[in-house]
Amino acid sequence: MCPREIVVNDHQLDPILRSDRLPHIWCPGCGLGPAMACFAKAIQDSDVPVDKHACVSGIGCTGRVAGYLNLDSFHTTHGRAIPFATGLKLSNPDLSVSVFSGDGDLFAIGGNHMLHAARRNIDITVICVNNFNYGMTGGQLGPTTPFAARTSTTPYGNPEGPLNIPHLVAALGAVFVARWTVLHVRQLQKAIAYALQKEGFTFVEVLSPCPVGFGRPNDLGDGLDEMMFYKRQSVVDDQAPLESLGIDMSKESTLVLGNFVDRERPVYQPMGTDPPEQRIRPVVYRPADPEVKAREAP
Ligand SMILES: Cc1ncc(C[n+]2csc(CCOP(=O)(O)OP(=O)(O)O)c2C)c(N)n1
Ligand code: SF4
Ligand SMILES: [Mg+2]
Repeated sequence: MCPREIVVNDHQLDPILRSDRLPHIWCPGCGLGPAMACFAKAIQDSDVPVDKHACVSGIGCTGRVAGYLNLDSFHTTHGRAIPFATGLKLSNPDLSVSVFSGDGDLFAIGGNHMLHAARRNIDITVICVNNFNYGMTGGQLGPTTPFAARTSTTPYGNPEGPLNIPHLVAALGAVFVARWTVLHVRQLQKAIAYALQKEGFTFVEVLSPCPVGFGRPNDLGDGLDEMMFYKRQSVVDDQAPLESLGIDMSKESTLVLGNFVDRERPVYQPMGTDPPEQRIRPVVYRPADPEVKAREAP
């Protein structure tokens, strides 16, 4: 053996990864590895024991994360991670429940669930990996694809404007909203750790390279080139106006990062802790004919 070669038998994340599922399916240069590592580290460092964490993913390259984590983790159907996580949390409030999924899963097919979970202030953490496209299915246009960007379904440029995710999620009522990139691993890990321990609907957007689906068609190069782009073009500004957080990804554009929202709102509670039969109020059917007595539901 070369004297300078170091053999690493153990890695600090080993206990939290299902090593029998590795190697992972992700392409070289994909940002999902560092994104998952930040999440795994935040879980390891949290005050809640690992067996009290549950992670739910939808479908997509990002959705694979649930399968690689050695937690109670669930790889659910496309767009349905949030309702699944909501049920899990409401039926077992002692669990720390997080959703880890992609921009398409959470904001296209799953957009409706995002809307109502944030509005209700369900006590879950949502981590959205935004790689600006549907990576898994061949690089199609999604709701975060920047205007004029090329994808496999918009080879002449995207004619639609993208969602400004932090602005939207803040308007829906999330109590913590952050955005970091997979280059900013310390800040990302801290933001996830903070989101996990804060009560209410907490949200972290993670900008991440998808060199296959988005980077190359848009002349951003491979994964490392996109990381250099993040390094060059990022500005950290927690106080930035939310409406200014749109992303364009053109060469000279700025990516504004930070922990933008941190506030308190009442957390969603199911109605009381009484037995179900005592919680149901009788429904009164009002008859059209006032002579006929109103009757109570059985
Ligand atoms: C009901 C349904 N519609 C469509 C699909 C196909 N599909 C699988 S993953 C995906 C998009 C995933 O995009 P995103 O959430 O951004 O994840 P990424 O692969 O980019 O990480 C789609 C449309 C599906 N699996 N189920
Ligand atoms: S297609 Fe994109 S998101 Fe999916 S594994 Fe490859 S680089 Fe990552
Ligand atoms: Mg995506």
